Amino acid sequence: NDIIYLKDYLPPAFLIQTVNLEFDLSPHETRVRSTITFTRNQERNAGLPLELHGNELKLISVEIDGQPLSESQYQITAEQLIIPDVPDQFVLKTDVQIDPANNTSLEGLYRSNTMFCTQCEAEGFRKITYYPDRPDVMAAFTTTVIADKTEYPVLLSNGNPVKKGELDNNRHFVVWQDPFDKPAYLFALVAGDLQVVKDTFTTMSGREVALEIWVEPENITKCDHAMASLKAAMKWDEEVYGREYDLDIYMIVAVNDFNMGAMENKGLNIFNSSCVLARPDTATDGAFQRIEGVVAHEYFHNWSGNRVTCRDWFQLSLKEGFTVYRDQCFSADMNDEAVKRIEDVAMLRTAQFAEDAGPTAHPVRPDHFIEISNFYTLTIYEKGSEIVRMIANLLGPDLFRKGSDLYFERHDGQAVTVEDFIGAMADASGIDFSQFMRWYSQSGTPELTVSGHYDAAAQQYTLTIKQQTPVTKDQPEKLPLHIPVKVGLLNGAGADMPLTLSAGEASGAQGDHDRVLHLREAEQVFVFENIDEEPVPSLLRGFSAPVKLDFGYTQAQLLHLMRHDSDGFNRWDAGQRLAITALKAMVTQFEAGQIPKLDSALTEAYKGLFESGLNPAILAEMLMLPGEAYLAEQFDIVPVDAIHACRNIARKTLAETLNAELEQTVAANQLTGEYRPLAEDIAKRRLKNICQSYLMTLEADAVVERSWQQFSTADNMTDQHAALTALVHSKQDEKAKAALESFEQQWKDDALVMDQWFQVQASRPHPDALARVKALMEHPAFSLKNPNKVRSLISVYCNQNRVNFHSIDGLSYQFLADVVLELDGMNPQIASRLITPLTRWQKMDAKRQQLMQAELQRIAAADLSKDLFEVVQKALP
Ligand code: B3K
Ligand code: ZN
Repeated sequence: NDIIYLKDYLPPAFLIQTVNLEFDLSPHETRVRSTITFTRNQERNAGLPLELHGNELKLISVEIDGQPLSESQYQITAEQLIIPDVPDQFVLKTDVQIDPANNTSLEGLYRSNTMFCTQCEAEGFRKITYYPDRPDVMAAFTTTVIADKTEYPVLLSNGNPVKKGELDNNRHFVVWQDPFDKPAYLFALVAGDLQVVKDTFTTMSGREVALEIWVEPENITKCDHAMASLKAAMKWDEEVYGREYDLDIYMIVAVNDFNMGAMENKGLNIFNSSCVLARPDTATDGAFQRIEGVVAHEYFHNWSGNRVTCRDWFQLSLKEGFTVYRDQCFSADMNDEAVKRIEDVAMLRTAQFAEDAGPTAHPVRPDHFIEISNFYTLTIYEKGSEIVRMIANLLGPDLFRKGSDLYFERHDGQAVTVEDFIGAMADASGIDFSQFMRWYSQSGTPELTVSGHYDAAAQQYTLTIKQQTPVTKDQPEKLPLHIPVKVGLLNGAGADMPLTLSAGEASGAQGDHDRVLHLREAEQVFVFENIDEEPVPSLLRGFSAPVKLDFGYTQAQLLHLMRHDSDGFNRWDAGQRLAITALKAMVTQFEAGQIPKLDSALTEAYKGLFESGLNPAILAEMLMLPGEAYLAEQFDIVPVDAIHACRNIARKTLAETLNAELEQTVAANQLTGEYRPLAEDIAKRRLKNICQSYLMTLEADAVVERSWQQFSTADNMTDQHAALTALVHSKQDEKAKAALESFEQQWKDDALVMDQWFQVQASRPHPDALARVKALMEHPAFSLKNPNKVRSLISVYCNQNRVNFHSIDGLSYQFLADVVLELDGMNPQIASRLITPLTRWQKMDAKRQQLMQAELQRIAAADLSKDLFEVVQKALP
């Protein structure tokens, strides 16, 4: 398994003018005929051979300029077609046969139910035909799709349909032309018996764009929300980034078997059905919001990814980090900005920080890989987005827009690098990004240690900030980063004090209530003047940088911030810090054999929340204790059982003490009237369901009955699902069983709803969980071949049912290893993702470490895909 290095990058030896593809579709014997015009790239040496990528292709014929080649004129390896002797300009024709029906990797051309579809990013096009499958080779594609008319009445590809007609044997064809040069990873094809929902969008220059969502017939009632989201995203990108859509048609297709969320193919997005289909009775509020975000994300790629693409796959975050930042801002504008930030940061700190501390840690721009599919990670996407957010905050909105305009204008139609993006931002603003570039090359989560000193006589407040990035497995040395630390100082009344800085660099005007400190050194001092009382510092407002921060706050200071901070994110974060301190104290008691008791200060603080006039969205967030996974992050060695037990006790204590407030909030947030997936209603449902789930910890008859009533009478999936979860996760075994059976009866024909049914059971924190997961793998609705099912049952069990997954008998480790080994032969991408929890043994106790390592060794001994090999090698001790 070869390692590919960024430092070895060379421009392509040949460039392409045009590509003509003809697909003659059949499940096992699809023929792909390509006609490609090549020209030698002047940037490279004359005389280089033509080297094309190709995997699992059966070559039928190959010719150059009309002359068939004999076998002595080319070489075929497992991954390449090499033609040593070619002119400077020529037309290559190849004819290959492929077997989509046996393609279980869901990469290249494959079958999902009765349809054909494609997934080419990153390197899937080489499973379709011989081609220079790299993003810096861009070309205009014309694609002819031929198939049986009855089975595949709908034939789609990128661009515009330019010709269609009938052929012999009940076959028909459509020719699609994409006028925009694109890399092969943006190619797409779909064929099937599909129905469509149509709409239109008029762009800012007055062009009408046809919008089409194509689905299997039974899903035609589930497209409205995705369509509304698409139109909102198109409008937002015009208003916020000045970006107009370019083709006359924009299509989305929903498929059931898909490795990721969705794919931004030019003019023809292909979506995992879970990220596009929604109806109030089948999809939760969370699903509605996810669909809004993913539809927007793929649409935004049309500029940040397609019009301007990546030179090579090391630059992946150039398009993904930027596009995640864009979709996060869009969702913030459509919903509640502070809540969106809280959700995104909670995910980053729980999962990306863990990745950055684990054996697969890598920089946002990695410098080597074996299998690029392993690098579609939280680090590339979420930390990549945080980097763009830091740039946006350093520049301010106007200069950031100037920078993004310059980037799109300069590089339209090009395949570029992170330096080109930063170059545009630097040129637009005059800011020096040289130290900042380390964010792209250095892995690991920086840790800030901050201390404050008040000098009453001098009326000065001094913040001393130290930064240090712990060594990661991939990089022994770390350098100081340029970190924007947004701060405010609260006075005793809770108001922001005007800030005048006399030492240290900052942006924002003197006298403002917020300043962004520029931390560049390992240790740096910032002095504020005219401070007439000892302040409480509000640090890292809005989570201005993806770092860990330690200030040594007292409980009183945290309570002050929780009540008064003008920064919504930091109010929430102060509550989280308080809760972590309280829960850690309980863990200590638990481990000393005492009965853990929740600090009454936390209960009082939570009580105060109900009286604070917070809007329901923020109140709901603030009432949630940190999750078990985030709590685990607070320990060097994770006390997995203690965390679970103590968090449950804390929830019970809160339910007992705040019973009246919780009851009253449930009553006050019952919605009547038609379901609407609007932020305002979502917040009320969420608040009500969170309060009800606290109350369910006490298992009082009336409360259980209320969950049962909600389960049986809900007209929307959010409420039905919340009640189902409350019942299944309670100790009410009879009711749980009845609810699961009724839910299954009601929804057995709806694959996406059945995913939720699997998830609820996989996350059930009962001791029989593993046995149940194994039994559910035999359920007719389960299939190891379908990634949504694998994620719903197996990933959810291994990642969210921590207390069972880490059961000291090691049986769940063994179970995961068995599944991963079986899956690796079918779908390596899913196998290598699924194994993640086993790679995190460093944070477990000695006994569990040993059990987890033994399973990794067992996997390593097998014959593995590149994907799984790379991850397991990194994870082995
Ligand atoms: N660009 C795709 C990811 C494809 C991953 C393939 N292994 C989805 C997205 O980020 O929009
Ligand atoms: Zn993306």
